[in-house]
Amino acid sequence: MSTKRICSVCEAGCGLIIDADGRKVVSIEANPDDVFSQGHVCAKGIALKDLDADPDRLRQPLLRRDGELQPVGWDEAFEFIAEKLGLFLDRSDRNAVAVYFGNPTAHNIGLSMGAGVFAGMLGSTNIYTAGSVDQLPKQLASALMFGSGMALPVPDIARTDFLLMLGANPIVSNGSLWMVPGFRQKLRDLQSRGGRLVTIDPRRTETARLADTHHFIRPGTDAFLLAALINGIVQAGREPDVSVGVRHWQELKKALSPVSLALASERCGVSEDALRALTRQMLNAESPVVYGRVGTTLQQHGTLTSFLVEVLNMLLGALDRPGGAMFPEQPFTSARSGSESVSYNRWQSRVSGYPEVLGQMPCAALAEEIETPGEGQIRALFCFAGNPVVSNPDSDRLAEALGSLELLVCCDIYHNETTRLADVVLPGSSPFEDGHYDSFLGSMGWRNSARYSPPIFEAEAMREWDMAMTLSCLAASGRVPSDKERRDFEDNIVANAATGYVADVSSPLHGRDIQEIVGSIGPESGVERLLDLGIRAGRWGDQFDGTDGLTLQQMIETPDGIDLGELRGGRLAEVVTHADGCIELAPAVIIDALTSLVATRDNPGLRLVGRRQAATNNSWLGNLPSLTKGKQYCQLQMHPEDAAEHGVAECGRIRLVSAAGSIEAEVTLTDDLMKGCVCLPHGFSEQDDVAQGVRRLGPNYNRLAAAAEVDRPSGTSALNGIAVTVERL
Ligand SMILES: Nc1nc2c(c(=O)[nH]1)N[C@H]1C(S)=C(S)[C@@H](COP(=O)(O)OP(=O)(O)OC[C@H]3O[C@@H](n4cnc5c(=O)[nH]c(N)nc54)[C@H](O)[C@@H]3O)O[C@H]1N2
Ligand SMILES: Nc1nc2c(c(=O)[nH]1)N[C@H]1C(S)=C(S)[C@@H](COP(=O)(O)OP(=O)(O)OC[C@H]3O[C@@H](n4cnc5c(=O)[nH]c(N)nc54)[C@H](O)[C@@H]3O)O[C@H]1N2
Ligand code: SF4
Ligand SMILES: [Mo]
Repeated sequence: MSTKRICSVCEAGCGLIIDADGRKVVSIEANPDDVFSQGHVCAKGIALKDLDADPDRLRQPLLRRDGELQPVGWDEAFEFIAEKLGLFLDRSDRNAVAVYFGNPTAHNIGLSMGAGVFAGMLGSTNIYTAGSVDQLPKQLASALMFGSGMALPVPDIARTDFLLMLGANPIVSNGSLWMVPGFRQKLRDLQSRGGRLVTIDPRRTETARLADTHHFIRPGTDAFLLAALINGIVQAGREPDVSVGVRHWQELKKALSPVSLALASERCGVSEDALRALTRQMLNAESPVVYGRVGTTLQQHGTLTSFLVEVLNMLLGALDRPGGAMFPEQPFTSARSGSESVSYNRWQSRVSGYPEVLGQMPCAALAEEIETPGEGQIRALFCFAGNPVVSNPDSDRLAEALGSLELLVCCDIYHNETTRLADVVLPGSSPFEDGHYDSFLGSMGWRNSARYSPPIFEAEAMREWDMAMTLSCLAASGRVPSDKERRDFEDNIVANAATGYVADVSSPLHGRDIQEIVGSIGPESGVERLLDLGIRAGRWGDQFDGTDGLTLQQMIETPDGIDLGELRGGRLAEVVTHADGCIELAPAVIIDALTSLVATRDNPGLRLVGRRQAATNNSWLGNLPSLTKGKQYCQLQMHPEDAAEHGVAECGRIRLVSAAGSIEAEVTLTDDLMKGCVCLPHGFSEQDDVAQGVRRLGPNYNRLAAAAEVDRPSGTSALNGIAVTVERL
């Protein structure tokens, strides 16, 4: 049996062809006919065959008894959770129960929507996501500027003639906040039509090697570089060039003016001549575009840097125009609630006073919020598809804090450094046992398309949507629901969602009959009901009125996907959700961030930055032999001159020391790294008692990250640019 489906591992969303014999996957290859990925695939997608068959993959709930996690049935696991959770709900201290959403929830629609419902039922303000060790600064910048944290433009790679890329390595990562499968080929096409790529990174990355120009940059100084480029473009007479109104441009211009070319060059380590040349190239390009990713968000000035990326796009006339930074569209649409005010700083964390950002608290606050007594102290945590002990800062302290909880429930497909501390582990399903639709990333595609994959196999365990519905019912009532109660609960969720569209004045379903809509939804159960509803209410949807618009069923019948065309410009009026329809250019947060940027002192000494590698995905997949093939993956890269200064030789072992801790690592020398920087991948750990057959043993990068080192506006951890010293062993 051969089935086509979308890979759910990373943001590229590649189309795969899965050959199976009964329940056994025999082979996986690229789907050349997929309208979106056009035949791209990487080793991780192919390795899903091993993941599916992996005996180490969790298939049964585990419950801690006599100090050890032991297999139990689902009923027993849920009963245990109900009993423990009931205690917290009785105490009516809702914030005592926290939720952590890991990265794969963004690629798992049942989990993202289901666990979202669960978090809503808890009513806790202690909601944490991997976003605050990733992209949250970019979302906050968009929220401040456009009014929505989901207004995230992507480069129109098919039409641009000049791409400036900061802190991203899509040749290895396959793109981020940008679904761009086959970046290598798209770059070739760009260059063969005379276009150029310029990269800015402390490391000459795999992407930088294919670029026309690469500049090394001192970690954390991109805001200086961007401010200098903006000032240069303003001096050339450019003004904001967009189809909607802008407010406070003069204020922003004034706040940027202290960043002279000389200051920027001194701080970021890019020569004044190079900055001038870059400014000229962008001014001369027909359709330039600027893009920044992890290196620009997971650093000290993440929000400001992300904000300035879009200011630059706007001045270049690139925002919302073909060849520039465009807002993709996806078939699924959420209903808009009446109040569209930016969700920021509505409450603060108890200990460090971090502001709420888009409904979240930052991971940097998690350990201290568990450790510190008083009302609102976190005593229980539900962790969905995450591994905070490895992915969050100050790992040792966080592990200790998590170990002290009265209740830790993890939902994962594997054992990891976090599940080993859990009281209950609920298994997720194999990716082939669940449906797939990119609801979060769908609006960041290089091209618009409609694709959905139904499950290939029956779930051995339980579909994560069903698990999350049971947990949600349980959080609502304090006890394990009967099958009927669970079904009624799910029906209610669907009816509420339909009510949302009917109440939304901007929805084509506005004012329609709710029962009629609910009765016409295609699938009979599961998260697919919400999906069908959102697709049919969307721009391409059939609007439940018998016309021939899009439905989930049509997507099921078109496994190669439906191409919805190139990105559409002129969308700002729709994208900007500030009440006056204007783009905000000088929010107080950004002006303050600029002031403190200019006041920062340059701190000499070694800086640690991260890198991603083709065969792993954050802290998982490292256990699949077909990917790792016994290679050494976790080496510290060092510049030969820095190594000589510290008396370190190739393959020598060193101790790396920061304000937060120390780790030991093996060194490899390369001048692909800027002098003054060292580079280590994340996702490894020294713990050899988890992930049976683990091949990702290595120093845990985040043991060096102090929790307090954050991008202050968003609370996002500054995991790049950590000040370190080196001791030879
Ligand atoms: N130093 C440093 N730290 C970093 C980063 C960095 O660049 N440098 N990057 C950061 C970034 S960008 C991110 S996104 C975070 C990630 O941080 P996390 O999301 O906390 O961690 P992951 O390592 O992605 O772990 C994901 C877990 O989900 C499980 N999983 C996979 N698929 C499924 C599924 O379908 N269902 C369930 N239930 N579980 C599943 C995996 O087995 C794994 O244990 O790490 C961040 N940490
Ligand atoms: N193979 C593989 N693919 C992945 C992942 C993975 O773990 N493995 N993870 C997935 C996830 S969750 C994400 S979020 C994406 C991330 O996707 P990308 O952002 O493309 O990936 P990174 O390789 O982390 O690129 C970050 C770059 O920023 C640079 N950098 C560090 N500090 C600075 C700085 O201050 N300024 C500048 N300009 N650059 C800096 C680093 O040297 C690095 O090259 O990748 C996804 N894809
Ligand atoms: S690039 Fe990402 S989506 Fe494509 S096959 Fe690899 S892991 Fe899967
Ligand atoms: Mo990420």
